[in-house]
Amino acid sequence: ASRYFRFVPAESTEKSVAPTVAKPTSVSIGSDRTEPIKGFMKAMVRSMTAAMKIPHFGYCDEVDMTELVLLRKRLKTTADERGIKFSYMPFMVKAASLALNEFPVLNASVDDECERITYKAAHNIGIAMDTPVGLVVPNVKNVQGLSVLDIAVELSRLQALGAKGSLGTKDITGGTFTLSNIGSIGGTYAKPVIMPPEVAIGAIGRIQVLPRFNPESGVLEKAHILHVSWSADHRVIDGATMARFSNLWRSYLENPAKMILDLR
Ligand code: CAO
Repeated sequence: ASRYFRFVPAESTEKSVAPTVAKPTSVSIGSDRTEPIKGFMKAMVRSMTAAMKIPHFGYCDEVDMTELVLLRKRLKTTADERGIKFSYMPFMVKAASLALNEFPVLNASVDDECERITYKAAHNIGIAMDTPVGLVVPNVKNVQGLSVLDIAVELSRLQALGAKGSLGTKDITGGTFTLSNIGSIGGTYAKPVIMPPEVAIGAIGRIQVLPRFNPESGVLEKAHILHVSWSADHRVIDGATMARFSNLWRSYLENPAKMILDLR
């Protein structure tokens, strides 16, 4: 007997049928529509075109939000009693301001030629907002002097105005640093684009429940993990500065009690 086998196709029980050619059926596809770019989209064209002249570099990390998830749950009842919507954003904004105290170069702006850098006194933290009229970035002014609850109140005011498309010029100008919480919609990582003349921006992903080893006990536990993606202007910010800032920001969120120590 031959050592080699020949593949013999199983006998078909069906009669061979000649392949039929699919005939396109006529469906109405409507017609193309061209319209002028205006309003917030036009503003986005301007700022993003300017942004792409900036040499961006990215830095990503993960943050264990487990303690903050518990803390927010506890504080939310108090906030609800005061009629204040209390999401994670106010903590993230306050943590950014506390970290900016140590890294003022990230709360700076540069001129068009990048010949001068201005260290901004105020922490006016921009928050990318998805509104019915598109992306708008209002900012919470003077975060350095606000409590977490103050930030929640101001954020709710900006969100309510954003939803009505009636944010004022003052609300959307003068930002010094930006956070974009795309995780409220979905996603894990992003590649945020700097809002000129600012020099840094952070994009926040969705908080996910994931298995992680407890660093002390080594036991596998359920953790609430968030990923952050920073972009910075590499002409004036180096990677080590961004990493140290991110470490500090992360430490406030992972250990919210530390935030209380550094509040003024
Ligand atoms: N992971 C998991 N849950 C999140 C979350 C995240 N990263 N961010 C928000 N949530 C939760 C909130 O806690 C809230 O839940 P509760 O009802 O239990 O409190 C719910 O999602 C809705 O939050 P929200 O969106 O109303 O409020 P917020 O303060 O978290 O975020 C804002 C406000 C303005 C940042 C957000 O509404 C938004 O517009 N995000 C999109 C930003 C965007 O488009 N970025 C892209 C810019 S580049 O084009």
